[in-house]
Amino acid sequence: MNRRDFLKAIGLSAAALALPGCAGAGEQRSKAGKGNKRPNFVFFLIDDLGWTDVGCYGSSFYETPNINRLASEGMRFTDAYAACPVCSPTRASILAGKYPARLGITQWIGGSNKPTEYQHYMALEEVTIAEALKEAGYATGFVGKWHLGNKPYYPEHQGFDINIGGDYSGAPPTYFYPYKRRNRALEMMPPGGEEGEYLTDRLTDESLKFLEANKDRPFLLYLSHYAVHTPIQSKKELTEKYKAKAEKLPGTDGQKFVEVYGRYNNRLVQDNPAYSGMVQSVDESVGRVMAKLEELGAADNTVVIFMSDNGGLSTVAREGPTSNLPLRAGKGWLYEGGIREPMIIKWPGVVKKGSVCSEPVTSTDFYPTMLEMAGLRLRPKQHVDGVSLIPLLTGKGKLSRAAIYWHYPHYHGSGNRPSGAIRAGDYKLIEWYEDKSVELYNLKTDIGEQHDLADEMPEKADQLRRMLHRWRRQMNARMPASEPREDFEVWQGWRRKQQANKQ
Ligand SMILES: [Ca+2]
Repeated sequence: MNRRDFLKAIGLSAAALALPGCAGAGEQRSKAGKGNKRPNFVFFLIDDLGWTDVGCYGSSFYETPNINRLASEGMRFTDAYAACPVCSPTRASILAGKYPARLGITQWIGGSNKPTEYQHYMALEEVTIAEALKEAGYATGFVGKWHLGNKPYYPEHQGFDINIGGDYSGAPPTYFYPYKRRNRALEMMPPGGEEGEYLTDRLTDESLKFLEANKDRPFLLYLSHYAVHTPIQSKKELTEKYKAKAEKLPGTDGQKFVEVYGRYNNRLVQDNPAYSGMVQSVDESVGRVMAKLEELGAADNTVVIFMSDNGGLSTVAREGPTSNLPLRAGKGWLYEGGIREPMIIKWPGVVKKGSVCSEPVTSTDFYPTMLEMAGLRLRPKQHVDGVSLIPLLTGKGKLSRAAIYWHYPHYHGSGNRPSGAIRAGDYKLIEWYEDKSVELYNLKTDIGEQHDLADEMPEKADQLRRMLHRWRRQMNARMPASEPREDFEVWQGWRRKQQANKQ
């Protein structure tokens, strides 16, 4: 079965997934927009969750009834992006409203400084969205993964009243209590817990406590799950459930992967039992938080945001746990599989239920959007790279932004090489920093980025390349300092080794 036939067989196509405009947006502002009471915010940030890892984004294997329901009560964005294909930079972009290139955080913290130096923390000078809301009287709770620097830069120093589980690391030692392995433990976990306890459930329990404790004042709950990042571990009963489900999947003629570059692939189908269980636990978390908001009578005055920090993990030296098809590649790459995200915003009384928006948006946009939702003054110097999404959410207009940009001057274990990208309208250009070559795609007709138009449309490619270069100068973006070729050789050597091992 070739790729096109396969996509057809599972019913996924660009046309089916990308709907024009913001269909159905624009309920009249009612209770949430009027009155004196500021809206609460619940921000779900999922780690490494891919664009098609959710039912309402096309997954037919993972089960996400609660996230699907959230989408049916809010607006689902088809073309939402993370500002970077790895963790820390996107996390910083959300909290600071700035591009990772401007912040100098271009790599996951703890990763290699070669060939490009980067900042290993989010500076305290940044006035985060949490600080802005806290100043306005919000209770601010951080629960889960931080990954934005060492102790002096923890959430409690960046505007959050409490920090549960957020530390330097980008992954838990294990998802099971007591969250310790070898010499490493998850810092900042409060006492308590019992044998068999699962991290996603525990973080949800802690979140519910925060909601209970702060129900009488405006609050921001930033629930930043470690899931579904490695280690790929789920509760035994869920792994068993999906193992049985995977066995019932139709065969794929022995083909397991769709090739990207040689051995770097997307799995042909989503079928990893433990990963599926992790997704289900995240979905249950969303369901439990929504139920608690209802129980507390806060649901009608709470904005719920759902987002992921980079694409699904699909291309690694060994099998990746998920598939981002029909998108190309995954975490670590600037192809759509690495940066396009499931994103949902529920804003009761304002956003029309079940609406869908295909305008390109990115993770720097939350900051000004949330300030405006809260009726607070904008801070344009802080969220300088964000655009308020209010016109889309209210259905009253479009954004006037010319383009969205990426800068990832690093190698990644997925096989990615230092690169940058720009999306303007339907077109996207990727530039490879080693040899300055470019690839151009029309995402409207080619969501899988299979047909490079750079030679067919040289003027378009030149125009986007010039915009990308101008933007990099504006950002004062760091470019590879060491001779890139050197790292490329390292990478090539590693790749050759992998191939030799395979034979
Ligand atoms: Ca991540």
